Amino acid sequence: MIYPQKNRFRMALESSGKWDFRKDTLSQGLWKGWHRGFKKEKTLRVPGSWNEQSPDLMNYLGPAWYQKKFSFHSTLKNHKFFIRFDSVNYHATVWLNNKKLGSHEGGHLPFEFEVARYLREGVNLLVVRVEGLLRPDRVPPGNVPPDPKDSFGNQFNPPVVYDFFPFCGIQRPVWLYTTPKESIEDVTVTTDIRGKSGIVRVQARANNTQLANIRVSLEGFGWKSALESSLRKGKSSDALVVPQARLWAPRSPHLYRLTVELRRDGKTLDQVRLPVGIRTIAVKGSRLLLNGKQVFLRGFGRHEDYPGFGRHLPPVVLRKDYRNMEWVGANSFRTTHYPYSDQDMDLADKKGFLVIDETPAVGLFFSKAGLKKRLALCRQFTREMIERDKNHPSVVMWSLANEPHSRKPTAVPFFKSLAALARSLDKTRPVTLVSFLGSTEESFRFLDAVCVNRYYGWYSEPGDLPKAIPRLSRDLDAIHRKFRKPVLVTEFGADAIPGSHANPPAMFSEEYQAEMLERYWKVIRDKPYVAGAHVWNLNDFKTAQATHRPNGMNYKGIFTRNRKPKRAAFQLRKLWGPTGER
Ligand code: BDP
Repeated sequence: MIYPQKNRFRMALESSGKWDFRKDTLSQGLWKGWHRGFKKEKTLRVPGSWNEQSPDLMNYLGPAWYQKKFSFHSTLKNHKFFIRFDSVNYHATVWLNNKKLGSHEGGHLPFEFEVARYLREGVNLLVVRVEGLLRPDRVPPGNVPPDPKDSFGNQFNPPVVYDFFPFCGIQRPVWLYTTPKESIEDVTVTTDIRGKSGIVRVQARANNTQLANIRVSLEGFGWKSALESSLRKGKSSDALVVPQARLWAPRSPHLYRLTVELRRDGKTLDQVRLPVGIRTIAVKGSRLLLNGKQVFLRGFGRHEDYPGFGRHLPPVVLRKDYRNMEWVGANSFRTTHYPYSDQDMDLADKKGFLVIDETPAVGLFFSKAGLKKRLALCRQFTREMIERDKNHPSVVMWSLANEPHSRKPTAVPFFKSLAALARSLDKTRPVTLVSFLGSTEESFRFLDAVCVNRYYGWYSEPGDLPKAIPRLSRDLDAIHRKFRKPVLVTEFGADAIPGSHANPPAMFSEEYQAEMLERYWKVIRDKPYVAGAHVWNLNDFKTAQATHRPNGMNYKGIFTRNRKPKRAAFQLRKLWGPTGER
């Protein structure tokens, strides 16, 4: 699926702004025919979750209905029309002019429908039914029956089994876009390095191409014509060779612009462009190699979370987050705990961030009930994520899950299935998952890197860094001894309530958070097999309500929810930033 583009052959309209909204508390909309249009209760903004837009919606998880009228006049003949949703959480059903287009399960990943036959000249009505009810057979799961052996179950209201608010709604842009009837449907780019040359392999898929050719060209240096080549339907082009290639890397994220054209009889029928970063990523022994050189991932776990918008980062805030990450001196993040917006991934490419791209599989459990469905959903999401993000040079690893409760033997075949799927879709990137278990996470045997979250000095050894820090050190060594693979500490951190201070440093103070991060960092950088570390979290973020979450907030951000720096931000900048380690 190619992101909507505007050019001579393609048109794209985004439908941000006001949408009609109505709660459907009794779930009567379907039989009352709201898909034909309904009387609105209020007007909400799209994109953005509904929860923080009105007090009565905060804890409401659906069902609810959105509708939008739009006028359409087109002189375009021989075009296909699509309506695309970048993300609707969690389950969406869509109608256009009273015709059902289809449904999609799962937030954070795009879906689209071809709509030419249903579009009308003049006024059109787009209706979406959304619900985000928490159920054990969903991914992520909710309303999970407590498991006394696993200290697992619902501690939150709403009853999630993960530590962030279950925001609902149309959370990312909605598009009406066109392609020509005969069009490029998909492009896959992989890159390699031979000596000083870059190799760019392009595979393209187009429909109705029996008599057509696809040609590709790479701009940005003076060899364009020499690089043009044809490829037949679905087959690889001859690899493009870029002499003296400028490689993509964190401090020099050079992007070449690739143009792909569908041609027939000397005429161009369709064109798409995408940025290409020439780089390689590989695991060798216990090291992670970017462009053949050892690399260390230094950064954050994050959340798409902002006051009022819920699970949506408005463009200004997204850019601010990148500036803050750069200011601190980070070069990496993980898309905790779901794939981030296309705009976020584009910025990571441009600004040179190394991304661990993670599916929405957080809080997975492996009891029999609902397991088949959860596996099917995880496979769907793994596929959708890789298909969406495969061309981003910033993505250097796929993460299949965060903190699965994988002590049950059924976890191993579950992750074997997902790892095989990921590897069949992308042979170029390492595949991992993120665990709280460490040495007992059996799936690390067949995964490429070992990612662990560690909270010594917080959930264990509370307030006692002299005990916590040696334990961290011993634990990391034991994990590495067992798996002999690169180890990444994908989460570590402490809550700090903004403005709370203590001498000597104590839990929840800004001083304790800053000291803990610094002490962890010293241990981590001392271990040659540790290939990366991500502080939890870049910003404070909203959670469901729980005894251990004052104000329904997780305060482990080094910036507040409004993006103000805490003491730890300055501390990390000293360790990572312009004057510190690079
Ligand atoms: C980790 C989870 C993360 C939580 C964090 C915490 O992966 O989602 O927010 O703990 O408790 O276990 O702060």
